[in-house]
Amino acid sequence: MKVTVLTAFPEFLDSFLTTSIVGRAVERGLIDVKAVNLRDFSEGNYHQIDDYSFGGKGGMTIMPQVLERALASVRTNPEAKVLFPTPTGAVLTQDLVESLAQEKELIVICGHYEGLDERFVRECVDLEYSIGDYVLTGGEIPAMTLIDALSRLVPGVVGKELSVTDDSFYNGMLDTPHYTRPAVWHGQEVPEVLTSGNDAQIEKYRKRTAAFLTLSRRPDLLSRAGVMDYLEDEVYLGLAVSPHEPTLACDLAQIAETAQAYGVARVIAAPQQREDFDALRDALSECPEIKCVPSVRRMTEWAERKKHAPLLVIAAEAQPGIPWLEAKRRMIETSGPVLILFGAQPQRENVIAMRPQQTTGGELPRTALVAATLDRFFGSR
Ligand code: 6GU
Repeated sequence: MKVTVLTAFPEFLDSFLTTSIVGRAVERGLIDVKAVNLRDFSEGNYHQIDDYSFGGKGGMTIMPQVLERALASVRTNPEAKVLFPTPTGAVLTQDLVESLAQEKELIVICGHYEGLDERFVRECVDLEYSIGDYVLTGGEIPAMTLIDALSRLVPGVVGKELSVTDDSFYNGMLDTPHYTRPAVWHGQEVPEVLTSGNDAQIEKYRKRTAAFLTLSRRPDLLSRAGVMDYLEDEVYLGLAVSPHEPTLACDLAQIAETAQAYGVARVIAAPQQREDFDALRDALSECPEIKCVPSVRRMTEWAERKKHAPLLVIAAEAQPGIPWLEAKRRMIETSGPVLILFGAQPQRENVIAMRPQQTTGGELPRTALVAATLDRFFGSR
């Protein structure tokens, strides 16, 4: 990947491009980053690159013809994406970084003072981005921010000991806290499990602390996070159905496949009417992956007995009910298995009534409703 930064202060990037992980990546040729001086494309004897803003209060704006010359000079690829860091841009997220990492060439044009002439922005800039809701004096730090985030996605830049899959925002979750020696500092001990040597328990602890940290600090991230790996226990999908529906076996086979794709541990079906149990078993004789029980009550009993832990039931088609995002939070908080139930709303403890998906043109078919629901909980981004 090639990144060119057009700036009036190229020396601003010197130590960034020669130090630490980014410096090593540049040195090894894993990324090609250059800072080019906008003043090399200035106007007249005074080497002017900016001028007073029309209608402004004395602020300066970089002139479009300077920018045009600079851009023409550094662009080697007509496909290169031109970026302008500005507080009025779209917020730079890990998603946006990942999408920019697909590009072969980026050109980042740093404004100072009041920015770039808007006509140039309109004509030549592909993306305006901001690094957060505060105002900086120029685009150099946002340019370095982007390059830093991009570089660590380039294979080989970050060693495998710093696995990208453990990072914040992977799966849409924050990272877990980290500890090192000494094991006791100022009377504070390192969480015991981390020194236990039990890899499975350590992984579980890290996932759970990441989930709780995200829940408390950045609940806004949860809507896009895939939470399956972050739960305390297994997830089951329950369906209360009528065996007289002609497409039942086919629907349920599809649902079982969908559930498996999202990591659901087991799909369980029960008849809406208890006397239909035999008919349901017959209908599902070709679907051994679906567990068949006589009633919703037996379904919840089975899940509880299997895990010996309190079961959280999410009744997915309840009216009235809480929004799905609230149910997702409760799912993370619970300390036992979860049953997501369609077609019934049992009267028992620990049942969350969840509103169905809002649609504008009528109801979703059951297979689609299940897929959409599972995706909101277990699909990431
Ligand atoms: Cl991209 N530029 C400037 N000047 N200030 C900012 C910013 C960018 N993002 C947040 N504040």
